[in-house]
Amino acid sequence: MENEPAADIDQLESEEWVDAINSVLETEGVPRAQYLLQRLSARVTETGAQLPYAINTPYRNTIPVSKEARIPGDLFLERGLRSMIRWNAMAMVMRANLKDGTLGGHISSFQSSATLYDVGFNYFFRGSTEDQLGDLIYIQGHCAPGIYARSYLEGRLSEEQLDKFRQEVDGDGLSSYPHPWLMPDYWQFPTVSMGLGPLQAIYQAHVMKYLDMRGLLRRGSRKVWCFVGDGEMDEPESQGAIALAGRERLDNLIFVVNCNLQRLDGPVRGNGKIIQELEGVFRGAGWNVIKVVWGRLWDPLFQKDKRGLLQQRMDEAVDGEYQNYKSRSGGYTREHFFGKYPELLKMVEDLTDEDIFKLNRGGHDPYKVYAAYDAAIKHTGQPTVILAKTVKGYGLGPAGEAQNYTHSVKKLDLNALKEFRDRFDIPIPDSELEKVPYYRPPEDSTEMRYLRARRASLGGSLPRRKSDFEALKIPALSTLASITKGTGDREVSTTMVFVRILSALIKDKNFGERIVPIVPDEARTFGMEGMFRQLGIYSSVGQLYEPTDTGQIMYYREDKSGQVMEEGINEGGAFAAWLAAATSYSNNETPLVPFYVYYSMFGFQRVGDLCWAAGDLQARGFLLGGTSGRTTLNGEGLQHQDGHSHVLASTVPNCVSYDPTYGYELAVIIHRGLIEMYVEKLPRYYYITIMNENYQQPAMPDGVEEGILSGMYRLQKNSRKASKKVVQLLGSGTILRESIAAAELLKKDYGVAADIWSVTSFNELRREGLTSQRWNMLHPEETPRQSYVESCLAATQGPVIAATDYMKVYADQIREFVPGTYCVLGTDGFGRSDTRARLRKFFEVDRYYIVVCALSALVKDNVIEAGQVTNAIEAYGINPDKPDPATL
Ligand SMILES: Cc1ncc(C[n+]2csc(CCOP(=O)(O)OP(=O)(O)O)c2C)c(N)n1
Ligand SMILES: [Mg+2]
Repeated sequence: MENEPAADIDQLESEEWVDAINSVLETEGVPRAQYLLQRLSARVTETGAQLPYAINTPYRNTIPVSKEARIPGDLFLERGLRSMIRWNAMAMVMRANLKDGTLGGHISSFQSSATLYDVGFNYFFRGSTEDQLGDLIYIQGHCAPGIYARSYLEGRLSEEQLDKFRQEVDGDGLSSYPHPWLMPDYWQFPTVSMGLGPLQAIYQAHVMKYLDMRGLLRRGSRKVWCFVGDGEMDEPESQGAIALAGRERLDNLIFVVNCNLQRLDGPVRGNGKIIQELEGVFRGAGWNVIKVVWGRLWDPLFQKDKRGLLQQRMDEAVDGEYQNYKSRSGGYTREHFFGKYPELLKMVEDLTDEDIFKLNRGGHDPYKVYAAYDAAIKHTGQPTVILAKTVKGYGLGPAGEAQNYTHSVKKLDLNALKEFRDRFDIPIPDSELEKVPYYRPPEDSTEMRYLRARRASLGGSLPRRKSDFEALKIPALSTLASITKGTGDREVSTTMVFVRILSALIKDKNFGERIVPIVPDEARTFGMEGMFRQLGIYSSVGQLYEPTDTGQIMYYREDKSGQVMEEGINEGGAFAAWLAAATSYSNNETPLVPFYVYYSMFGFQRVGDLCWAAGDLQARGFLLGGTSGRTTLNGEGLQHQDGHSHVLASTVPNCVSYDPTYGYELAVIIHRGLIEMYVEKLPRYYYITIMNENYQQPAMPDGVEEGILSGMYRLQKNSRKASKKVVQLLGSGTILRESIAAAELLKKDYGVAADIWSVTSFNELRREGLTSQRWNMLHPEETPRQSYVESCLAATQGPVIAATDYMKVYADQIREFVPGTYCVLGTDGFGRSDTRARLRKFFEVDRYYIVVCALSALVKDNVIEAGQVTNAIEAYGINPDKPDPATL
């Protein structure tokens, strides 16, 4: 195989080459050696050959011992403190599970990464000070117990709190994983859905630079640290954006990959080496890669390894074997690792089996970890990834160390507890062990003073999240008067109206600069290309070329201080950029107002887990689902035509969603969103669908604002008390216009009067309805509350017919709150490409179907005869035996 090392067929010749390069290194230095190697490689590639190990280095530490920065603290004290943190982290999981075996929790992951976090907390992670905001740290979700355990030692959390790990219902427990929604003053980033942490961290660093370049917040030496599991690196989200980090030279970003070689079920790369694989991937993406493979106990062996045989053996062994060396014994390692070559066996002949077992891995050695972090924070021009080799379940011994099942270990038996206690020198007597007590030394002990001093020198305890922020000054709705007065005869889409709203807001002197328009290569689709020139597209290097459309009004302008974030065909990345901007009020103490505009089909459906995380994060901002509606976006077909994003949006508890029809509705909703999120500071975000169908945008009628925001209001009142032939037509989005047309037909052809209701949000109507209903259930003897839907419809007559461009379940949600007969039309089934009119007929949401539906509802209510429906079906040329579109 190309990348396998070739066998050494002429050792003498090999030695000569190595001697030669040694001499260059000694006399002329590294740059000269690099030059010569480049010349040699260039020569080899001229023959058409691939160079082996083009981007990989041997399986050893990147930083040689001679270049290691020396850890300055008291290592003995630190080991003691770290041991206590290990103990308490284990104890809190175990105690929770002794109380109730169903609560869960993880021990082994943190035991593998304790040193990685500890060195960070002791020397590198800075809290906010007057000079600079704090570093941002993404913590591996299931390592949460270790972070709580440190907070306990630091005096931030009490024993009672530790004992409420994973008991969140009362509101005073510690959350299972990092969840800002549940612990808003503590956790900053939800990370436990594997892959979301690394993706978010990259865009966090990106937005941090964006803020700096735009002059909104000085970045200084602030860093984003992201801790991630080696198994987690298999998520496409984990690796998907690393090229952006390399390209954008995000030297404010440091990844620490905890390479314990295991994930949940077994080895990450039993037959290969995850560290080597990741080294290649990250280096290829332009990162500075620092491997921390071996601990310092190996250093003397490396010194003895004159011929490179030890190195060769290390390069040969695969992760499955490395796992065995830690899950079995020193004797096993002697036999199977060193034993492969007699020379290596000789090298370790003075070591006992125990000594061999103790040969430590880099990620467990504070000296090596410190040196790596120190190099990482000093590196400029590239992001850094630290690949640290560790042992999963470190310290658990036979109870789980490097065992395939270790991820799920939640309790240790008495023997294992004893071993763990002894290994980490925790002063708890045998008699107490069964209770697994927490351990914290006296407040005035040397250890505690040391711990506090370390954090004090770094700006205080972490993690810490800031909830509050300075409210923005939102302009009055009258700023959007040109929108709310309508377009007269001109036919425009709500997408175009949105672009005009955005432009008007950006012009506002007070807060326009806070707006962040974000697009994933769809600006032209939405008519937003005017912003390219007007606002500029953010690029950390500016524009190094002349765009082909120079000289045109809307040319493609990239700029160092550009305001638009154009993230390319990358919905996940664009969403992560939106998340970073939408939480900037907290993480950067600089509220931003991001508007992320995308194909609505590629939103909740595509990046739903991030949308969920946005709720947890208390993101504040707007998502705009463009080209929405199953029949409204008509020519694109099955994969594009969205008839369910609102249903998905309704699953996020604090996502407020609207499907407006008219420009003035959109203006009112966006304006209200700005007030709610940035003045009243409600922790919610907005999802609004916008469409690409052009029609006249009417002027805003008087007094409709409250109704628009509550979810429905009466647009036309046509009913007369005297007649029984009355229906209520509800419509949303573009289909509201079909309801209006249906009302005309009903009146003209069947003498039926119809009131028309614009329903801007079935989702919000249902939420309000459920709240009222729940209150009534729990307050049986009080005057029942009326839901908003009921209050709208109670005094009206006739059956209610709703039609939308979404699945029927969207409008069906309010059924319980509608008095009387309720019928729903919607676009269930796979979309397809055709004309709008034909699609609306196919999905049975056009004016004719609305009429048929209304008439059949009147039959049900015994107002008219069934024959009238048959007449309508025939008159409109509807085939009653047409197949159900939901099944096609
Ligand atoms: C998207 C997603 N899939 C699955 C899980 C369940 N899960 C939690 S931890 C874990 C294993 C993690 O392994 P690794 O990333 O190597 O972390 P380690 O515990 O070894 O440090 C899995 C599969 C999850 N949390 N998120
Ligand atoms: Mg792992």
